[in-house]
Amino acid sequence: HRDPAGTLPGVPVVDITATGPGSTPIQQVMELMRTHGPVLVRRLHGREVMFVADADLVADLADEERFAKHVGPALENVREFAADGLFTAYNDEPNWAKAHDILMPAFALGSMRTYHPVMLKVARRLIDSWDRAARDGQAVNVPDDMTRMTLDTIGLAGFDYDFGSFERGEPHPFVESMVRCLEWSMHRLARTPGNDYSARDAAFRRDADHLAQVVDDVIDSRAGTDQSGAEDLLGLMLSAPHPADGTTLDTANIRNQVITFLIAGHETTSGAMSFALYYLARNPAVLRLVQREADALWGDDADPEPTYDEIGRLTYTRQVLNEALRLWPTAAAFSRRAREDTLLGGRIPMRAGQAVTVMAPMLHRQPVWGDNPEHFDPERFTAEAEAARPVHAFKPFGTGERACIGRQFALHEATMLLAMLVHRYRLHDHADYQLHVKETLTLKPESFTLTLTPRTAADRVHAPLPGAARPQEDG
Ligand code: FDE
Repeated sequence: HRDPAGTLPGVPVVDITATGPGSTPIQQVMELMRTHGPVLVRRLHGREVMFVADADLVADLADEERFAKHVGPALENVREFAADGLFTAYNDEPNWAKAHDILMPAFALGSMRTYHPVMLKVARRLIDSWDRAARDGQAVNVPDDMTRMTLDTIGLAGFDYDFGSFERGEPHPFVESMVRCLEWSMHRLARTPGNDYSARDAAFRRDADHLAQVVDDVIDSRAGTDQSGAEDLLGLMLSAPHPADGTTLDTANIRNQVITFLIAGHETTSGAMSFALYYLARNPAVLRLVQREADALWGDDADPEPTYDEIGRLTYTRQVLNEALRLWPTAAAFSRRAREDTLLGGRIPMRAGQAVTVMAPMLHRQPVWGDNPEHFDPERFTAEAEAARPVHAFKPFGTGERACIGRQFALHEATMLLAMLVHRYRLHDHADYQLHVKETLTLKPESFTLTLTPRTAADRVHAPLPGAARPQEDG
């Protein structure tokens, strides 16, 4: 269905029908906003979508009394294979609240302690693979390896299922099908009326069936056994009764949740780590500071055993991740709809049910971020800098009741891995990589490769003091 924005006072309408959105629709809207400003209506074959990045308007959209999550056209397409899973469920679909209540405890901060050993085990798989590459002088493909790592992590931590991604030269077939399903969802938005897309739709169906098949295997390998003690996501889904009415999730919904977590839990997180490594390779002064933080914890122990509590102390590493998520929030857009007729920001009339899409990458480049928003600078995320900024200026995890449930999970996993990698390796941008952001609904730095050499005890102990190296803050 269409979300008619109509002509709104002071909101430019940009028709892109002549070119279409191409293969990088997010970056296209970013460009349009650079020309037309942070609120605009994009028209494609008569279909209109309003995009917003203005900080005050996004803050207003966070008002849960007047606005709610909207399952926009992109998520409607994802619904074709994730149905009423948490990410794509409608707000009033009973399975949303039910699954949310049952699964919340599994994502509370304290639960990360349970996942920590599994995350560490998978981080070690990545390190073994990077050690081999370093020894052989081979480059590593960063986004591919990050995706191996996050898929294995969510598989093992969530469902006790091992994708064994590091034993494969090519991505796991599940990943290939999933990426094609996401691409289908994205390209379906750009369709020209009158063309025949039946072959693409049939290929999509095959991929969606493959996803369902893998997930049924995951579930079958567990369903027969006693789940009462199981603390992972699948254990909860198979056994935990809803706190209010005592019922458990039905089988079809469990399948949708597993697909949802496998998708949501790994593409976004792997992209975030890939961008962070890209910026570290480009910013030696910042890299030295993250290394110092890791060195302060683990000294010249070449094979440290990071504890759960240590990860919480990696504050600068966390700042680096936040700053990477500011410039390239890997789930770049989310949509909101008006619950009632209202004035957005006191000036843009919206009718009940009408929707707008928040463009996080441009929100994260608004004037509240200073006058050099393209500059990578983790100092933007010190506690003081954060306290001085409006709370809704940073939205890489969405907003409100439907915000990301996996946030702590992703941050724990990514912070630990980044710290372990910078502690262990010198990173070399051997190919003088030029950033090329690939879009498959999520974002990643396409074909970003690094070569590695092991750091020595001398590197770790005698790392230069920060002082002069500490990057200057903007504005
Ligand atoms: C969610 C999410 C969001 C929201 C969307 C809307 O609003 O539409 C966002 C923005 C996000 N998410 C983001 C992100 C980033 C990263 C790195 C992540 N994310 C990660 C993760 C992991 C996991 C496991 C996840 N994630 C999950 C998820 C889910 C389930 C969801 C849905 C929720 C509800 O309830 O709705 C999300 N996530 Fe995320």
